[in-house]
Amino acid sequence: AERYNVKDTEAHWQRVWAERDCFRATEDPDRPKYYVLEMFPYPSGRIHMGHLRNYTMGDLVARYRRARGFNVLHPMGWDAFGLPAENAAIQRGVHPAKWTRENIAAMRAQFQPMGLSIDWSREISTCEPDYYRHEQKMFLDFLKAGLATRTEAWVNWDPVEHTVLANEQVIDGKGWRSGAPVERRKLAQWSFRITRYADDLLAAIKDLERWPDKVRLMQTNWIGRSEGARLRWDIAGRDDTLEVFTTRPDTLYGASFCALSPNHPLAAELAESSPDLAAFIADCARIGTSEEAIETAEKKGFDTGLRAVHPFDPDWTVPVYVANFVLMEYGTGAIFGCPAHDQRDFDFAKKYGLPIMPVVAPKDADVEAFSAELVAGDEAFVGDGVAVHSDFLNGLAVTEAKRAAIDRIEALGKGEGTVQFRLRDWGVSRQRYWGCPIPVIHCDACGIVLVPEDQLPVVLPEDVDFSVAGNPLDHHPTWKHVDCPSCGKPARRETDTFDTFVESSWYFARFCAPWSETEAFDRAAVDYWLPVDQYIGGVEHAVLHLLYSRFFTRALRDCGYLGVAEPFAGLFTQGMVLHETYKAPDGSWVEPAEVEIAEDGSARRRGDGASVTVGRPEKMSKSKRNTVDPEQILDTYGADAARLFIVSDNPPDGDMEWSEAGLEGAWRYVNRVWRLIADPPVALPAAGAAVPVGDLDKPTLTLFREVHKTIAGVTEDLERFRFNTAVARIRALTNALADLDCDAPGAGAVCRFALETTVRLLNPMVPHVTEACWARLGHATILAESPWPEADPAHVVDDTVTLAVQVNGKLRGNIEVPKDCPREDAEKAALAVENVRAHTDGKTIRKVVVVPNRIVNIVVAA
Ligand code: ANZ
Ligand code: ZN
Repeated sequence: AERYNVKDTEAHWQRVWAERDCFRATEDPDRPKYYVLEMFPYPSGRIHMGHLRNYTMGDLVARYRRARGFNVLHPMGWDAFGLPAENAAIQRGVHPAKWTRENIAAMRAQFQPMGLSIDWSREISTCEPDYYRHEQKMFLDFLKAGLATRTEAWVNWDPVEHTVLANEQVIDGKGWRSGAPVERRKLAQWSFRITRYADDLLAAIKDLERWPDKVRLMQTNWIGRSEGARLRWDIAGRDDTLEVFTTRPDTLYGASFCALSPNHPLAAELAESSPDLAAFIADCARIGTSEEAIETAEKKGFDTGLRAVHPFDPDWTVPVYVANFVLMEYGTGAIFGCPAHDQRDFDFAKKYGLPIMPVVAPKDADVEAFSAELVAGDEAFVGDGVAVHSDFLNGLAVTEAKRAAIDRIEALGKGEGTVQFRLRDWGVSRQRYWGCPIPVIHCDACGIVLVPEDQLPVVLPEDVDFSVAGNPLDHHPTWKHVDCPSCGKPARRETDTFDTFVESSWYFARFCAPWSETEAFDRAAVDYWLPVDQYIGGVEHAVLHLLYSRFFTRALRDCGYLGVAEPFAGLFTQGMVLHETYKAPDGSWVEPAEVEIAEDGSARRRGDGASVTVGRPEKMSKSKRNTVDPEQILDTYGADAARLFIVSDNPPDGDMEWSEAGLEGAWRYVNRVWRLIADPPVALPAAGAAVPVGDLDKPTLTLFREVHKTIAGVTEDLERFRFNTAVARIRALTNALADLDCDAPGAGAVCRFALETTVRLLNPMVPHVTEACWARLGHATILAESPWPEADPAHVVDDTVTLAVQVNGKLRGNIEVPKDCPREDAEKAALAVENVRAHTDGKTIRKVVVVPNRIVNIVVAA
């Protein structure tokens, strides 16, 4: 048979789709809508395997839904602001705009041969003024609505990148990109009031039924709702009080110290007259403000000499420390410590010789023995139990004791029950050039003045100088100097730009009608398309992008931009792409492309034949040099083989191991399908001929029914993201074709039906070869515009079933009967089974129980 020409075929069909404009989203009123979106790429310059996997899956979903009769929106854009562009400018002297635009062009060209069903007419790039101008308007609206504010805040300062980092961007106390230890600094920052929606963002998680549980859990923990109390301690010899937040007011009788954050105002005040304390605070500032950084640092305290008075007992005082593990941004920035029931406090107490007083014991425990053991050991007791050594709380379970303690605190006027969230407002100011300018002006006379809407967009100047360290906007000769829109006197533009997570918080809505110049969104279009029905991306965005977008959508709704609260109705998080790692004898990494397998089966380096040690599969990364270049794969094997391997290897939410062998297997199957159609095992009747079902012999009928079952199974699989099992079913059908008796009546018609179905079901995965097959089968239509096949339910269910036959509950045989046959028939068939007769003969049959289509149980008397 003729060889399958991948290159020409794939290019041909891509041209046909483009010419027919197949993937332009339409809003046909007779069809339901389906918005499928993959997280848009950062234009780094080259696509990687993660992209290939992500967009293959999204494309499969888009093509499947289109065939199912939906109006499908499947757009593409570029998350184009961000640091790498600026770094390229600093390191290589290319302008960030040029670098970014060239990368976009290069990546668009690299995506092209993948055969993605994208509506390119909606392409957006976030670094262009026609995009970010709308973001500036949103910001002004958020400010007016109190959803954006300017606050002095302790921030994470990256000393290498000269910028503030969000807590999420600090990993192990270090900047996520620079790797430099982050410092604490106090700065005026623009921030978004995500905390306003804390309750709602949390409560709505339960309705995100088509989101992975792990992401829902991560968001729940991130928002971190804690019930507890705010509680004011008097300070001996001073008029002011010390307010703490606690989730365990039931442990108050076990309190042995109070502790302040190093950033607490009281700590600052005391430091003025104590150089030692000032030095201690300076020392603490060297770890970041993130919880993670603070959690991992060694716990240290400084005794201020002050004493706090116990709220329940005026004669009882405890020392007040400044401690490095107390965060200023959580609760009140101060705590009371109960060493017996909190591990951090326990360690702290051991270190500084503070008393450990157990006040909760397991129910029914010997209190004195339990207490003695706890004090002598090295672990706090954080379990459930009842209050002991606690005056009026004694005997109450933890929940009741909390309640009773809060009641007492409130009655004493020393505090109140409260709910505390871990979530903090989202600081969005970045001291960087390549971002969206924040549209405000600083005037010495008027303070902060908003840029009037008719002066938007505030365009980033392109003539900037990267040879000086710091923010180029700040030292630009003219850009920041403007007249105050309010008083007309000389004033300065804000030189901070937005965190790039702001652009990705609303791009999905912009795709609904990206051509609108004056408005961010065409209201009818966003009302029609949102929410995104299926969002696909990496789980690494579980709390950042995905939470910001949920906030942003609510904020936009409250400012009248759109009508939904949730941006993404369905979320799918795909796994990573792994590859084996290879090491040369000198310990250096060897790239997969340099490795060949010698005749003795050992791995060798191409060229010098050095032996290579094969390591376990790991996430593809530049540092381990185990990456594979998608461009080369598309070039060698074509898009279909790559796409097929991607979806057939593993469940899509799991990691997949990329291998040459796997790819070759997919390649062979693509060719096999082509050959089957080009050279079918039996002469096929003309397209459209009906299958003479009544004339089929048993094996041919079985094959015919197998085709219907495959349609039903694959459809169900695709609905549930089980791409790999869908492929397995189709391959099983291909194999079943080999058993076709070509001389049987109707064989040609059944064969055509099987082949046509195979290519239709495979189309979302391997769109090019299937189009070629479809044409070859004599169709003038194209699959990209054809409906999904439908299974005939009558042929999907089996017409016979196997029933187990039991005698007194013991399996004695099986019978095959027509599905749903009358009870009497099943009973008669069961009693006729030889082995059953052996166990019933000569005995009295008490009764026969028939569970339709499952079991016949015969009860006999002994
Ligand atoms: C006394 C106590 C006794 C506490 C006990 C715990 C166990 P979550 O669940 O995260 O809300 N805490 C309060 N504010 C803090 C801050 N700014 N920095 C560090 N720790 C802080 O944790 C609440 C608990 O963390 C609070 O309850 C407080 O310690 C501490 F047996 O108060 B607890
Ligand atoms: Zn002014």
